[in-house]
Amino acid sequence: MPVDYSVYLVTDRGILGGRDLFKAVEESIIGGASLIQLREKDISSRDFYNLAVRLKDLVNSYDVPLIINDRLDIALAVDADGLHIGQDDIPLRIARGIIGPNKIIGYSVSNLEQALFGEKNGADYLGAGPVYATGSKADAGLPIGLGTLKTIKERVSMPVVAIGGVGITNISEVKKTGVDGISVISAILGNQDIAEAAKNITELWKVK
Ligand code: TZP
Ligand code: MG
Repeated sequence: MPVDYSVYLVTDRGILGGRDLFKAVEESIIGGASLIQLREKDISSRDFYNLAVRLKDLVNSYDVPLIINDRLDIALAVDADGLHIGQDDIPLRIARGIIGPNKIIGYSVSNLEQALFGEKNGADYLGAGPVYATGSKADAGLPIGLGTLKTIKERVSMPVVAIGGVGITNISEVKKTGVDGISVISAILGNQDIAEAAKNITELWKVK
């Protein structure tokens, strides 16, 4: 089945401030999130594994795929639907060789050169950004803006999701670049009512 990249939630327990991660993810899916990435930094391997194994069951019970950030070993261990890696992670080709052809690999890019590299070296989709300034990733780098985002989408033949500072105020301009979806942390998890936030984001994405 083709993957629905439209509303791609990336987790961050930090922004939940003690609220339950599983409940937050479930509410996001109920609100309309179409894809989930488990992305947790500063966590032991054991804790990451334990989160991943539980989240996989939860997310897949809604027929939503689970992508694991950074950790190829954990993606394999829990038989996740895919892996998301960036410029400083295990090389894309190596990851593809290990994980095989049937899992999703996402690749973070900030410019056209990286995007073309990702396309050539086995990525299934690109996460392009940060499109705008973001408070959710300290080392995100300078915003690439809508122009670079549009160029990337135009020059590759694969799904591209926009990440970094995307939320209700800018979804429509992001969508105009032609990207396949938006990848968000704070626009969903930063709200008290997570289901409602996810629903609003999903509805805005669906507006033509
Ligand atoms: N990669 C680039 S920006 C970013 C990541 C993980 C953070 C996105 O978070 P937010 O809150 O949606 O800006
Ligand atoms: Mg990474």
